[in-house]
Amino acid sequence: MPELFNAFNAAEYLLDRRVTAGDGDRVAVHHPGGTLTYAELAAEVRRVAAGMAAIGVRPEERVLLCMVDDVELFTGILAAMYLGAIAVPSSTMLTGPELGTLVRDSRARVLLGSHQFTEVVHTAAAGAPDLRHVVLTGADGPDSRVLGRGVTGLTWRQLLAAGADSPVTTPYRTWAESPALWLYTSGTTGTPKGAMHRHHDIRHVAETYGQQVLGLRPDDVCLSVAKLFFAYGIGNSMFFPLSVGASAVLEPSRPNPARYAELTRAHGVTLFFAVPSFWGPLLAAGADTVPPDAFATVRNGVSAGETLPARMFHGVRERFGFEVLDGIGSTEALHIFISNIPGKVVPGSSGYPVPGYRVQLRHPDGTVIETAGEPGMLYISGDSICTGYWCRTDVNRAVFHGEWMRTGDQYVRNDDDSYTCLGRADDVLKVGGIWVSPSEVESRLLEHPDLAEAVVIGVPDADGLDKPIAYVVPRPGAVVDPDEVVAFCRAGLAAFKRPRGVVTLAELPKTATGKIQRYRLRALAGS
Ligand code: 3SK
Repeated sequence: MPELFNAFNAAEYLLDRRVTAGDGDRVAVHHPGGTLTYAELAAEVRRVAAGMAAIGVRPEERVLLCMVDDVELFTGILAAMYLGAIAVPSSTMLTGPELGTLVRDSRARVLLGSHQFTEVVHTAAAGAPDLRHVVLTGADGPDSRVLGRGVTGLTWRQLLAAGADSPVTTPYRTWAESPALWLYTSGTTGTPKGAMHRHHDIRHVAETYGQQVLGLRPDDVCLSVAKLFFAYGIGNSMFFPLSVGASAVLEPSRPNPARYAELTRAHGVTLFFAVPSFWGPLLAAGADTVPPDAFATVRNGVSAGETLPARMFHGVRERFGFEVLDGIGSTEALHIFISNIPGKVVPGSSGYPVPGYRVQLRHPDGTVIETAGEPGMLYISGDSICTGYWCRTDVNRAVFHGEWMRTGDQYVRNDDDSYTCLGRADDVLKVGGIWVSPSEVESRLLEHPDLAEAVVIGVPDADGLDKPIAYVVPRPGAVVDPDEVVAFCRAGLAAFKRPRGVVTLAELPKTATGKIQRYRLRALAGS
């Protein structure tokens, strides 16, 4: 039978298969209210699925979730997939109108929200023609006076009660090819695009990066600073641990070093997933906030989102005793496709292609670069790449080329076959005819003891020639002397790479996912 008709349901793979494999009594999830074993989690997912089915959710319909990391979001995502519907977890940092755009674009039938986001959810629900039900956690539920006509409001408890008389006992017979999960990405420029993932993609990331790079095993305990609504977070906290019978720690609050150190110690976390903008404050925190042994159980850290500066890799290893594996992934690829390997880290690089993925660097004319040291556009191929963006033909044609996907990142292959990020394709600068990587200059700036964050962009001079300008955020209490910072760069980098100006800011403009919005800095610079 052709692959198209291979029955496969990712929620069944992550849950029922584990229970059948004898993991029913193992802890699947630590959450603020306690723990859930695999058997309890599977039962809870079926309860939520029954509620969704009772209110009319059909296979392939979208269920949008704007929720904090807790049991409701975890079970809501799995329940939608169990039913053959499509889970669409959305950022919890959106405004009401921004969330409304996703509700309309996805044509979601059901919107599930945490009570903390009641106002945002109310605003988003208004004027969404395909929406039929809004469900909120907490005691009050949605205010029916503000929901549109034909939209019913329910509490989470009412959702569960709705399905009580018609239990769901088996997963919908989805195929590996069936849609399972949409993740919206806005990139650094604006309009959100829904990257569509199949049930198969979830198994692929779990069995490649999760099991072959991280070596996930049943005794692992995973804690992720990136929340479940990110591709990075859902892999870290759901796909990887559940695929092997390990456990995940869910934490609803915004990440801060003290809380995450406490959680790590309390649950004996073995894999700690974060982003550079967390590793920096973690290293800056004093021993009173983050005790030296707080991360004693961690066997590896993982970093993604942006290049991990080498000084952070060394800082974490020296202070906490574990290696952070930096890698690059994308929402479109669902998870990390180039990564450092335990015991074989090249600090400052993204590492090596993950098994199950192929990597090419290409010249602007599309020809493939074979030589190490020559920068080029990164293309990737692998079986977790999304089937495309929902209803975005023009972008799809620009980004997806047969099996290959243009990532938009400029990379170089090093002599040892590791790959180093040079920045976004359109961020790499040519200064005096020579390529300058903003991330290389940024890494140097971040070695400066007074700087907490730094970004370098090209700002045209009077002749229209790009010059690197650094935008920096000082560490608390520090005063930045621009000339001294330039001299510091000169001392550690080829002179042509030094910033020609240093601008101090209280904070850098960032997207909801924490990526720096260089275009806003360019606007600020008037370029
Ligand atoms: O930003 C990344 O590197 C990343 C990693 C894993 C999954 C998703 C993303 C965007």
